[in-house]
Amino acid sequence: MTDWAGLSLDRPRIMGILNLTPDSFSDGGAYPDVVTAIAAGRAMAESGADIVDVGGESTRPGAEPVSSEEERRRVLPVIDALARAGVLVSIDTRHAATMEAALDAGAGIVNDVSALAHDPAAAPLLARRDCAVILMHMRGDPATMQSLATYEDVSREVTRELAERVAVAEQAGIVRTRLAIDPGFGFAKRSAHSLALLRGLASLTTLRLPIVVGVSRKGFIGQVTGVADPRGREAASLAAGLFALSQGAAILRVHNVLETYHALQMSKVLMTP
Ligand code: HH2
Repeated sequence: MTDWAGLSLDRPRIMGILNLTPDSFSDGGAYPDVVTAIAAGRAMAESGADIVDVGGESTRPGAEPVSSEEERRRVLPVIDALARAGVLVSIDTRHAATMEAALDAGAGIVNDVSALAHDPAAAPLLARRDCAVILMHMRGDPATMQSLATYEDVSREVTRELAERVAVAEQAGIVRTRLAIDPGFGFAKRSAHSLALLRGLASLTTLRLPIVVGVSRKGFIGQVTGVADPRGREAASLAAGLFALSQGAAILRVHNVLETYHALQMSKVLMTP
């Protein structure tokens, strides 16, 4: 596996989640001011996060959309401080104006849950900039996506639909070596779809791009374990994440960086005689 976003992908990488939102499904309001948020991002990097994914808009089913202005107000001071401290930052946004401002503030990765479908200005912008780009699978938008969760073979359909988004990105002028893909657990997927997608994750390796996986605390994990509080889903999230790595994932997007880092240390020692 080659480098992506300046990271060698010869070992699994951790992306820590820093949601600067009042309404995210598991950590909404956790970082109420800029100072707390910057400290949390730095702590994630010190605990083993290779990337800190900063988001200013919740995309949970039915979440209120946020304007790009408000989103930028939430994320920019934090991105600027983390980038200055040498942290590799990704910006989790669907808005081209936020992408551009975040890249100017020092972000190295754009993580778009709409795979560049939401904002027509996103693809041409990213063609001009030299950043890495994560294309995540979703259908519709957070308001409509759960009504579009019908699949005959979820792994095959998600792989095909992601291949289409990769083609759109390449046609716009974003070179393939900058791209990573993500099957979008919980986005236009019911729990059974997310489980089938995780079991069949290896199907995505046919696209020969780094695979990002975000299963941390998601609803399907609550469904399996019967744990309603997302913060109580850590152990099962870790099990799902390690399974994803065994099926070809390169990067885990997680809330709990330190325990993920410890699990990867343990796996590495066991797998390297
Ligand atoms: N999941 C969420 C948001 N962004 N990006 C990628 N690449 N993959 C994901 O699975 C993914 C994502 C949703 O989780 P979270 O950020 O924890 O919650 P919310 O959308 O409520 O802020």
